[in-house]
Amino acid sequence: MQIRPGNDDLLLIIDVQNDFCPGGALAVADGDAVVPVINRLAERFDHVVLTQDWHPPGHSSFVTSHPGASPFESVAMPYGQQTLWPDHCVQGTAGAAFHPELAVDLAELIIRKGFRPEIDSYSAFFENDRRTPTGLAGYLRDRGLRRIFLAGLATDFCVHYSAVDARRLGFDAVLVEAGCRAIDLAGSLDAAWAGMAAIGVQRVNDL
Ligand code: VGL
Ligand code: ZN
Repeated sequence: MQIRPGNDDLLLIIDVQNDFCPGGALAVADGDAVVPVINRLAERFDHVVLTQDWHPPGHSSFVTSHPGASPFESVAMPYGQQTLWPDHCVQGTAGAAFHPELAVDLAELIIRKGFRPEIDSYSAFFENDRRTPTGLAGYLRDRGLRRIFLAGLATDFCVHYSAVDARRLGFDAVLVEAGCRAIDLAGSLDAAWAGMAAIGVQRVNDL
């Protein structure tokens, strides 16, 4: 498939932060490999938005907030099942900063998510209750942006949830695989691909 970004299109770059790159607290294998790909893509878009995972210390998704629990275990929260993660992307820390080579200056908006202590937020559009909005949908509608190209970290969590919610909200969504890397926890990547295909997320290797 050949897709050319138009001036109504948006590149949505998910969580390209130090903690998701090699050496970080929740490192995604080869996570930093997305940076040159994304920088090249971003040059070709008129509109670029970044998300930044941005948790307060002691966030409820952190394994250290659940005595006796193990990392990557799933627990019941009032809003549904939640995976417990190694503490990561704590507000103001080096781990929460964007990868130093990411072309941050090309972005017109940075959406921070996961800042409420009691709820996690994978998606750029909603918290993990899948109802509390971040405001991104309103921003995109006000600006007349309808087609969202997605890249970043991690394919099977924040990119996946953002792509599915984009479709739920009526946007077109195109995932650029070369600009993504996955965590792949107990089949999460296969499940993510199936879920995204079922709701009409398009998948391209590169642009
Ligand atoms: C993410 C787990 C926890 C992600 C963020 O960016 O995919 N995954 N927080
Ligand atoms: Zn997080």
